[in-house]
Amino acid sequence: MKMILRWFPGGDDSVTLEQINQTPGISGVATCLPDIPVGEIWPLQRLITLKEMINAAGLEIEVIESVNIHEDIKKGLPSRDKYIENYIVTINNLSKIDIKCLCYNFMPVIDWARSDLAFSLADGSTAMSYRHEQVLQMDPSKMADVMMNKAQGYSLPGWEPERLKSMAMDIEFYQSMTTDDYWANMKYFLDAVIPHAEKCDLKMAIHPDDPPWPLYGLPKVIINSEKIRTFLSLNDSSYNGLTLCTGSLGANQDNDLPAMIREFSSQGKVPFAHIRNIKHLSSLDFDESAHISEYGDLDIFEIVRAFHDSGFNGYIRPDHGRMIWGEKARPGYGLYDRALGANYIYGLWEAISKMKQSSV
Ligand SMILES: [Mn+2]
Repeated sequence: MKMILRWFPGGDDSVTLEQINQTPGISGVATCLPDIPVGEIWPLQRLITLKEMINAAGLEIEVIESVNIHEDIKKGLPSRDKYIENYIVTINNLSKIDIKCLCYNFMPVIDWARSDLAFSLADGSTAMSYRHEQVLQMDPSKMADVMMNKAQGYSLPGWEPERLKSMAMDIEFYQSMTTDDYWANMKYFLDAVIPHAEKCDLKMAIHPDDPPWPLYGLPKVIINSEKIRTFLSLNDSSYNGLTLCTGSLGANQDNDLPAMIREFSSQGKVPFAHIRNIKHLSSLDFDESAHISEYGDLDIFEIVRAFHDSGFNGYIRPDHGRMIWGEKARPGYGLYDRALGANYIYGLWEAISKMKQSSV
C-alpha cells in the first residue's frame, strides 16, 4: 500500500509539494495537467517536467487523476475515434514517465455534484454538502455558478469552463439515450484503450459516479456492486479496474463498502482507493465529515481492514477533507484535514498489519 495525496500543479493548489513531503506516511501525489483541454493529448515534455518537479521535492508520481473523457466518447458520436486515439497517445506518454495508475470517470456532462462547497458544520469547520432537493431545483448551469463562487479562485476538476458552455445541450442529448447504449459506449472506449494500458503496464481505474444515483435524467452506471460487476465484465482485463471511492459509493446507504472492497479488491481490480467518510441527514442528503469512523456513517476501520484482508497493494489517498484551522484552499483539498485523514488511515493500516503478525 502506498499513501498519496492529490495535488494540482501550475499554481492551482494552496498546498505545496514541500508540505506534502513533510506529511508523515505520504510517498507521492496523484496529479494532472489541469490546463490541457478535455480530449487533447497530454504532451510528453510537459509530463517529464512535471515528474522532475515532483521527484525533486522528494515525492513519487505514479498516479494520474484524472485524464477526463471527451463527451463525444460518452455520447458515442463518430468523432469519438479521434478522441480515443488522443487518449491512447496520452496513455503512452504517461507510461514513459512510469505512471502506474490512471483514475478517470465516465459520468455524463456533470462530474461530481454538491449543493454547497463550504457548508458550515457545528464545530465551525466547513465541508462540502449535498442536499438532493436543492440540487434538483438548481438549474445545472446555476449549480456551476454556485460552485465556482465558492471555489476560492481554484479550478474545480470536472467543472472545466469549456465543458460548462454546452451543458444544457449535452443534458438534453442524453435524455433519449438508454443505459444499454451508455454501457455500449463505455465498452467501445474500454476495448480500444485497455490493450494499450496493458502494454504500458498502466492500470485504468474508473471512479464511481458521485452521487451514485441519477440526476437530471442522465445515465449513472458506476453506483453499486451489481453495476460494477457489469462494468468489469465489459472488459475482463486486469488493467480494467476501479478507483474505489468510499465517500462516493457510501452516499448510497445500501452499498456495503467492506463487502464491495472484499469482492473487487480480492479480484485484483482495485488499484486505487479514495477513503473518506460522510454523514447522512437522510437517505439522499449528506455532509462530508472528518475521516474518523465516529464522525460519519462509514466504518473506516472495517473499510481499511477489508482492503488489508484482500491483499490490496495499490494506492490509497484520503479523499476530500473539511476546511479546518482557518485554512483557505480548494474545496475538499486543503492540507490539514487530509493530512489528519492520511495519518488516521495509515495508523489503522499499521495496527491491522501488526496485529496480524502478532497472531501468527
Ligand atoms: Mn473520490
